[in-house]
Amino acid sequence: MTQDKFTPRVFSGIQPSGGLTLGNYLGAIKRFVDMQDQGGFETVYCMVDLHAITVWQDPADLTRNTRELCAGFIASGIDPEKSILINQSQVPEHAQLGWVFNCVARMGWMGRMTQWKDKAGKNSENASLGLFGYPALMAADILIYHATHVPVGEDQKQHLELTRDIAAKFNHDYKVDFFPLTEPVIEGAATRVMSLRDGSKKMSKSDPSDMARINMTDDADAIAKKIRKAKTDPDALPSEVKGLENRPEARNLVNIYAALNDQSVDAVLRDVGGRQFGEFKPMLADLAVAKLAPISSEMARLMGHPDEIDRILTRGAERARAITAPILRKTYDIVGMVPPVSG
Ligand code: AQP
Repeated sequence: MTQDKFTPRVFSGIQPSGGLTLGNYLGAIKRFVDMQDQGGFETVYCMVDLHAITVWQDPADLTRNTRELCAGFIASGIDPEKSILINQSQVPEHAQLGWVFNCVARMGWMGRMTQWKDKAGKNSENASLGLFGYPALMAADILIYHATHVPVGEDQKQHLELTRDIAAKFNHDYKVDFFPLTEPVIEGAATRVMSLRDGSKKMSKSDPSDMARINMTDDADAIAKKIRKAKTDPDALPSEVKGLENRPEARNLVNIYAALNDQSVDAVLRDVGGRQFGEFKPMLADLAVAKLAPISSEMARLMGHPDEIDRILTRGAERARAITAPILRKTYDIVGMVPPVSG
């Protein structure tokens, strides 16, 4: 497989399944902006609404959350001229390639996905078929662009490995060198932002406790209160990373500080080592408010112009389809599907 024959292209997505969290921002969106701005890649960022409906979504909430997510991308620094910004359902080739991949992926592979096990839980008989097939559609989202790199949080690592397995099996079964083996990009201090109430659980949009997460739309008072009440231990902060071992809540707050301030964890600990949480939490709250307040006020402004957001998504879909339609047609040709004739 020659990876260098593929255009360097980044794809990543977020589900409009609720309000954006600090976890989504630090683990994903902030790094989407970095990859857009560093140059050397085409960048495609997606609101994966088809994935969101694998669990129940109120239709009006889904519409609002999709626009709010688009506003969050733009307010965080995604430029719709530099990057292609889309919602998944407007680019039908995602679902069409997803079907082909449903026929490539194996039931056993899907059944081993930890996200499936976590989300379906003990009630898997009642989970949707879409939730089970989620990783095959995710592979299609990525490979319909021949994307070479996917920035994600650590929780998505297993799905990215499965994407490579699907690409490799397709290439092998059809004796082609057609889909790239995409590289996950899991980097930085905040690849796994944890709940503020429980350092062993991921910060998540769907956590029943609002105190467990910082929402990108929280105001300064809410951010400060949530950080003040965040679970910690009674010890002072260490001066070295080793001192954070077995202190998940302390490690989480230091990681958040480092990621927000674009510093390494070592550098943060050099500054704050020896301080008590009573001193560190207000520092973190001030930093979080300074970084997040401009984003949330810009999101609110953009949400006042839904028509503008819809135009950006429509234009994004047109640009996306210039890439996805030929890749889908070529896929169908490889599989042996008779093409339409013109005239
Ligand atoms: N806590 C997190 N830390 C770091 N990265 C995170 N991501 C999500 N939570 C964290 C990253 O955000 C991207 C989009 O995730 P998603 O919304 O599509 O799905 P998710 O991972 O299931 O996010 P949530 O918030 O937990 O949503 P719900 O509650 O609806 O399931 C991914 O790159 C993910 O790694």
